Amino acid sequence: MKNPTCPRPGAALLFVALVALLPRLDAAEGTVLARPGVRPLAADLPVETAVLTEAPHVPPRITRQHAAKVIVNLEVREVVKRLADGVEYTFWTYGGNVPGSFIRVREGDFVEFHLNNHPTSKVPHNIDLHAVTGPGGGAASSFTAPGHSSQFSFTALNPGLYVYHCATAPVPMHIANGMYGLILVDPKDGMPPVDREYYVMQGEIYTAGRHGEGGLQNFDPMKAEDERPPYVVLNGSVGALVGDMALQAKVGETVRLYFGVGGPNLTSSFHVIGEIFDTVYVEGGVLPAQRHVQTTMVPAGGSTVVEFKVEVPGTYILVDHSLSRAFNKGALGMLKVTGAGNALTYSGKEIDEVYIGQASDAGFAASKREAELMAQKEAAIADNPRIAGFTKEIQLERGRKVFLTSCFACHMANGEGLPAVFPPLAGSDFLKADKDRAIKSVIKGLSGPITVNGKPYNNMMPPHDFTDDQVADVLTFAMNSWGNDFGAVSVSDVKRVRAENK
Ligand code: HEC
Ligand SMILES: [Cu+2]
Repeated sequence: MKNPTCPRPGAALLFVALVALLPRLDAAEGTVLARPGVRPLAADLPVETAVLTEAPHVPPRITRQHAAKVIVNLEVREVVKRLADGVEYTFWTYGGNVPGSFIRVREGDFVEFHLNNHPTSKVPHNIDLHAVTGPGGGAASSFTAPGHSSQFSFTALNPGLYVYHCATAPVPMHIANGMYGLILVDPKDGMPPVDREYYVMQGEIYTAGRHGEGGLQNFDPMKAEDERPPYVVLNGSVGALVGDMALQAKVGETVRLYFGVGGPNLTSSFHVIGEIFDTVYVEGGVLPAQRHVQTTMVPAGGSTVVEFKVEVPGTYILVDHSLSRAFNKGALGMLKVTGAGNALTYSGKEIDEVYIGQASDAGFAASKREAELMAQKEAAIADNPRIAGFTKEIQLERGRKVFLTSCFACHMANGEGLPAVFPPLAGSDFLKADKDRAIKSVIKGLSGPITVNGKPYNNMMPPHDFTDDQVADVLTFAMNSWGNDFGAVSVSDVKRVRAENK
């Protein structure tokens, strides 16, 4: 037993001897460990168990000045979890969450890795850690059937921030189901201290249903092959870093983000709206290689470390700057900074930031309200079947979400449009006059000269690839917002108009 915390008699003596040995060991390991075929002196190393954390948390900084034998226990579990409001998915996880548990070791550490596949799992899994030097990054040695446990060991030869992922066939499916995470191999001298460290990962989810389609969704292999994900998310689900779950910091602090892309397919154009990365450790290496960066590219199966000092309070939005992914598919998170303002650094409004922040906040509030109403509805059904009132309110909240992702950019959040360019929906006589025409406009698009409230418009609205529910919800929302009281659109209305316009 070489664990220095071991209380047995003689352990203290052993510990002293060990510590005396350590500087030499440490000095030697750069050459000894890097030479192939030479075993690390694992038997002589103090033993510790790795602290694993769930995103967005990062294990504490490693302060020891010597190598250790680090035991990692990672459990694979297949779990049904929330993907978006009203949408569930069977995630395959390392540790119960997406992304998988964050693992932190130190350069030169000897890592004894245990992969445990929970007995309730349906399929075997393994792990390929990009931090491993060896065939498959550990994949072949860690192939583990449900209810089994595998062990393999490696020395963390190279410092840096590395992705790990499942490499069991079909690999893209295992990754798309959530089997990815990050392992940080701290350089020997450690990463410079900062005030806050967070863990964020991007990945795609290929659901059989379209974005927003409710219920338990299955994986769609064709969409994965075509790289057409209905969801692109940060930390495993839509809204995982939004509202109450936003990252936090205080004015004057330096924030470090360990950001990775599990993929399986898309490269992220990682950007924080309203911030500039003071330092980027490009591609997850250990050199602070670039300064003053707006957007950094992170490949699938790659990572980056970014640091920035927050100077001004407010909400900063983390996005994949391929922005349809952020605003239509879910790749959006928030960092909330509190503290005193600094008018010299920033005063007045920067339109984009406030606009987007409000829309996301409002969307999140709508999701929460919808969930609340759903709960109330369930409760009401339990002792009273009169639910008509709730049904409409729920439809309105759903419609609000669709509006905030797909319509507000042109028709504006207040429904007033833009003079001579985008017609108003608020108080629109055109919308009020003909429900079927409105349905057709959303489905098929609308172009050519029209008159709304006596004013001419001659522009183009693109068609929307929506489900029947989404069309009904968004139009019902528009017909009952901003003072409108134009009735409602039902799913059967939408079906009928679709059939008539085949
Ligand atoms: C890219 C900009 C754009 C987006 C996005 C957009 N629209 Fe439009 N919309 C227009 C334009 C432009 C017109 C007028 C077309 C014309 O001149 O013939 C219009 C017309 C309309 C009309 C009929 C005119 C009126 O004011 O009553 C309705 C209803 C409507 N849109 C609803 C929606 C809904 C609902 C959404 C979201 C699902 C949406 N639009 C998304 C640009 C857009
Ligand atoms: Cu797997």
